[in-house]
Amino acid sequence: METNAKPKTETQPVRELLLANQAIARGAWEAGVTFAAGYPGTPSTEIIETLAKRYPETNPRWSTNEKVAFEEGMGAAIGGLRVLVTMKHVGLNVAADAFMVFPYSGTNGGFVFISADDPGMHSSQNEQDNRYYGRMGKVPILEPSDAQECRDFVIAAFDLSEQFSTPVMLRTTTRLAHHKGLVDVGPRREVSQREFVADAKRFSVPIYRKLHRPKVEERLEALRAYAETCSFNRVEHSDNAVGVITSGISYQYVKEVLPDAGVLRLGMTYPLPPEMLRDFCGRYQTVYVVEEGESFIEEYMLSLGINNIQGKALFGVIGEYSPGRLRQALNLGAAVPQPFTEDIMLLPRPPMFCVGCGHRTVFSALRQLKVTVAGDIGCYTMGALPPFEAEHTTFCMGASIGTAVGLERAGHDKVVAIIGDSTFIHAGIPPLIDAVYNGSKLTLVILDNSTTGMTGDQPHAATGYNALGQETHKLNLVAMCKATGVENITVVDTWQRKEVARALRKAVKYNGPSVVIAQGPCMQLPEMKRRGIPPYTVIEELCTQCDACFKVWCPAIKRTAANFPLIAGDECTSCTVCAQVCPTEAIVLAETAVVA
Ligand SMILES: Cc1ncc(C[n+]2csc(CCOP(=O)(O)OP(=O)(O)O)c2C)c(N)n1
Repeated sequence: METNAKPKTETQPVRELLLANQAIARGAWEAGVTFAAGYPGTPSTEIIETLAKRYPETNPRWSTNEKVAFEEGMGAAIGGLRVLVTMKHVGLNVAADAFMVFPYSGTNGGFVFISADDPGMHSSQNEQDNRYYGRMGKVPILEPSDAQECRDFVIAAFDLSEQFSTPVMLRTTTRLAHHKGLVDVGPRREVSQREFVADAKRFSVPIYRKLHRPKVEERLEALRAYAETCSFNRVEHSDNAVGVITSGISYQYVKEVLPDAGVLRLGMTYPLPPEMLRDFCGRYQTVYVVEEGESFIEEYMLSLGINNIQGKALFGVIGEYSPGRLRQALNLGAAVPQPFTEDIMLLPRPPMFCVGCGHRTVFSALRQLKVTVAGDIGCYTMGALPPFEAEHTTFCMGASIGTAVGLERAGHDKVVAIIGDSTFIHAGIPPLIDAVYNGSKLTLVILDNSTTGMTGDQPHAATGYNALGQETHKLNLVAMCKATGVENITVVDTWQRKEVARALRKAVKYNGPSVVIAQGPCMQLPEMKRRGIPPYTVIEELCTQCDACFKVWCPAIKRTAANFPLIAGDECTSCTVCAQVCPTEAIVLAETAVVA
């Protein structure tokens, strides 16, 4: 695909082995992006991380949430820059308010946003096919099928965006985003900033948006015509009686399972090209529609009156596709053998807090308090699982506080909401304001581990660092909570189990809204790993085998054949919690473990 921007320097083509998310970042850099914003979320996170590590001239940032990222991107694009905005699928729910209105004014500089969907819910609270969002917002959707196309489509998406003045959605899925491939890369283009022309009728005053409503439809029609001939959509005809219409990563599965079939690979899945679809279907006796997610392409084809197709009834809407699944659905014999057999399978590993995780003490205490706990999205969701079972609801980011308020109204006497620091900043502040404003007496626990742990430790506004690792203003969580009107705020060291339990007990008894901030950095942070504190060890002569330390549920504590606890020195993070629970002081720092 050609771009209208000029290469800055002529260099030999270079090939790199890249994760598809890195290829997207590379494409954005090559396309001349000068502003990028996102909020972490699997499977999109590596895009901003790569921009920050390798391409800082794209000015990447972690925004406080996806709506803010989208709005910052809108401003930068209206101001004439090329902009990339990234998020996981549910992030678009958060950004939807801005997203749904932007197509009316249209963009000035190229605006491309990534919707990284997660079929199979590898790391998400739901399955959601965001192509429906693209259709609802009436913006073009591109779906690359490999790492090379991730880079190529991003570059081409900027031209498309500028050509039609429209935001462009680039939809990826987990399997695509996290595969690696060889990618031909090129130099960065020099793209001059477009002029911003103040135009209240276009960018402001909602009443004038009516004037733009027909333009959205006109643009859509023009895009539909474009879809018929654009190079995103590719026909690979064959003499076979079977033809397949597919998109995204499913294209790879189709090529593997039905190598002789004719294929229409739709790289642009909205708007769809009616004539191309009709023409393709006219050439094959049997046509399969293989699309991961919902029945998006198939539904459109049925609406065109193309009925001789087989799709979702055969392949299903739930979960990820795979070559094996296609084989099975098509009765093509056994699935391709797996690279491992039963007897060398890994041991089952139930989800558990990491060794030394500071969330552990909080859930131990909550379990004992026997209160109703409305949870949130983050590593702490594991507090709902055995052995703690001390989190009773989890829905979406920020929902803990609103749900707690509702549970309180439904008669639960004292309700605790529990939320991580990143999630609190993302979506917890308005509901806390609301809780206080409307007279709730909930206790809010903020698990302040100085990072966005669940998605791999990205900084946020209360860490004092930005995406580039530069020092910046550090949001004061205590002051933030105070400003909402909460008067009872306690800050505790999360590894001091008795202090944590005491603070929670008191907060729950308090006759009014209260906040407990359990502080202690995530043990996965490089600075925590570099602390150089020796591990803890067990002096068997002092151990009475009371098993108290096992009830910390730390994965570093194993059992010896003689039934003594054994702390794996290479795993222990010296969090001290097991030593705190040992009644005979048999657990000590390794260097002091000398027995008289
Ligand atoms: C709207 C939305 N955006 C992003 C995510 C991905 N995500 C899941 S949990 C989480 C934040 C985790 O950080 P924090 O709340 O600080 O808790 P921690 O994991 O550090 O304990 C994120 C970004 C999501 N689930 N939903």
